[in-house]
Amino acid sequence: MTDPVRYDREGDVALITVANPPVNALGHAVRQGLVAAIERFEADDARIAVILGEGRLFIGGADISEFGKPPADPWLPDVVNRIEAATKPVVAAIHGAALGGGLEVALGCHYRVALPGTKLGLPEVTLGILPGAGGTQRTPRLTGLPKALEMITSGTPVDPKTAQEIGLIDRVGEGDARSAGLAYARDLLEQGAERRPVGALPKPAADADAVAATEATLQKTAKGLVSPFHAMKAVVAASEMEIDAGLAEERRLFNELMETPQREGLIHAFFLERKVSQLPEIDGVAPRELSKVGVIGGGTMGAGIATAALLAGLTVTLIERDDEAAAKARGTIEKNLAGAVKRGKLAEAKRDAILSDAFATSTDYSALSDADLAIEAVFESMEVKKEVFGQLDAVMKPGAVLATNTSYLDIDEIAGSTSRPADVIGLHFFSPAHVMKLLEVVVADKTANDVTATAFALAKKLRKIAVRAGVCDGFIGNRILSHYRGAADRMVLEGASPYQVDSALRDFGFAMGPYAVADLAGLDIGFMTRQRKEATRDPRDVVPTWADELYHMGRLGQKTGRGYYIYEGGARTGEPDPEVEALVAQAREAAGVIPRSFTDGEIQRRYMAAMVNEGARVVGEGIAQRPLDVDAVKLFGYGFPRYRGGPMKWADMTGLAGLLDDIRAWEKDDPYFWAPAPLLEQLVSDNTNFDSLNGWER
Ligand code: 3H9
Repeated sequence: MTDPVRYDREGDVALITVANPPVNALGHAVRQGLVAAIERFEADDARIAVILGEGRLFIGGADISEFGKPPADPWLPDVVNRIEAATKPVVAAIHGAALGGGLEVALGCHYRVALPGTKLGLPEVTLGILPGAGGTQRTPRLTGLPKALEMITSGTPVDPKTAQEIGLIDRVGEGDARSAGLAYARDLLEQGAERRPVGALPKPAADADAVAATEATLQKTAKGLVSPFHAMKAVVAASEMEIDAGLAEERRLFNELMETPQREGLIHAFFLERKVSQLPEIDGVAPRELSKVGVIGGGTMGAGIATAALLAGLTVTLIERDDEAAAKARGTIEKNLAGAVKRGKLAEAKRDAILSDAFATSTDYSALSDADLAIEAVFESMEVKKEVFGQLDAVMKPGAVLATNTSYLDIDEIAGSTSRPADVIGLHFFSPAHVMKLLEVVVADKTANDVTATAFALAKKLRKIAVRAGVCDGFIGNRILSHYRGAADRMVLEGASPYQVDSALRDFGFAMGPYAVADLAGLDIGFMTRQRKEATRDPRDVVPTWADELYHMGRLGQKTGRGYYIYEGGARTGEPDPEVEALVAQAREAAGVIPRSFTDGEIQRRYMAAMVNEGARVVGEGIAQRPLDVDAVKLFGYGFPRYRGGPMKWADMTGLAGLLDDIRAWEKDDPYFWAPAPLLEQLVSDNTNFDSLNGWER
């Protein structure tokens, strides 16, 4: 292994280079190397040192994969203190990114120069921790309390210009990190500049208003999270204590956070977000060319997909059946893009260019003859889909990818109806497609690996999280959803009110409960799904007859002002409705059920157990390749609380054996619904967990 920290000389200047690809994380060897380099610098005749990073960035932070393992000396806080205590001046020359511990190393230096385009931030709260190597004490000494509170409790990075304005860095440099660092070091030598330890600066002024404002913001933005509130306390400590006591308080709060399940969940989410696109079948496989996209169908979904593609810089031709429908689709896309302009995501001039140069509609499939990829988003009927794929098969060039956005139809059957099944794949977007992060990539039996690779490349361009799924009704996400919705309906039938179910699940961390979600999606969706499944439904299954009744009453949810809830005057959150309770009571009576009460904890446990049990089946059957794929689908498409890591991670943290015991107990009353998944039984009998199947190398 090459040395992760190099020491070189350039005249009077010592260059200390961190070279630990891919992100120069501050693992054990780097920490040791930094201390050794500072000692060497003190011992030789260099007059000033520059710390810089090799490769794309300065330093991406502490090595997150070491968290949870026994700590190894020297600790990062000691390394930063050691840099600060160096007997001669030390400069940080920052490019690309200085994040977390990376910025803390820079704050340990006496001077800081950053290149334009660099991200400077303390994102620890997004990992469930806080800056633990002096960041909460040194940052406010440079920026004052309000700015430090903002940066540290939100985790949002700043650019070099802002960083200079707020006092976080001294200079915005030019060229590369080495030349910018050398230039600054030489200027400092010329000026006779001395060491300037941030820790020796006076403590920042207390600011009760800024603290109250931060707390009020966090109550809204960080509900349920522990780390931003702890981070706030640590920053406030900087204004109350001298540096050593402040650092000790930071450490105390940091250690508390290291012990929380939120930290474990958030770090799991961080790693799975990267791992989810790493699949053996596409490893080293080049994706096909991808610049011209066709979208068939300009309804909400098709227009959303077209918008996402346009925002990613792709050229889009949208096919509709007539001019009127095409004009309507264009209108929807214009509206979507206007939203992006309003949110500051898109410049007006760029929007105009997209609409005039990159987007076209047509009623003729031959307009797709030179498209690299076509995605159909037409009515969910096998007959209609086959008709569309017949047209695509006839006009598209050889090697083009033919994709369907179906949410449950058999993609093998669709592929089999074309002359090129290897080019066919499922791209299951979630509505609104230009907003939602998740893309299920449904790989059919005959899909070629480079088509799968192209789908993942598309997701990257669209800045979406792609998850590989196999073919089955509902793929990963909707299949598991229908199961835990089933658990919720069973609890309602047995005595829980839909409102209690929603509220218990909000308390668990979901943004909305299942019945509020149903109202948002429209109760017609659930009704149609039940109709579709009726022919194959097992007689032991529970049908929420009250939901069918709501549908027949025209109470379709938010769009009609009434569903499970009443939405007065277009409100987006509704009020509970006694009529719904009455309908449910009738359904209980008809089914001969004597209602009982549920605790919120019981509701959460059953709902989660159903999710995990079906998740285990989905993994066991190979529909999802790894538990982390299930976690990713639920996190990025179904509002699962990120700080819990995903359902399979939650199950591991909760304990699989206890979960299986509960499922077996419930199985006695309802053997059909609560049959344990074979994979869950296997893992419990092997005394292992879902994470063991994720194939992490860390
Ligand atoms: C911290 O610093 C705590 C301290 O305050 C106190 C300590 C006492 N560690 O994202 P990419 C891996 S907490 C280990 O695709 P990009 C990543 O998993 C840390 N591994 O690259 C991936 O691996 P693989 C605070 C890490 O160019 C590979 O590197 N810092 C770390 O798109 C490439 O990553 C943060 O929260 C890490 N710190 O983006 C910053 N970072 O190839 C976290 C990355 O096997 N990192 N990896 O899948 C980032 O935000 C981005 O990685 C970064 C580069 C912007 C740096």
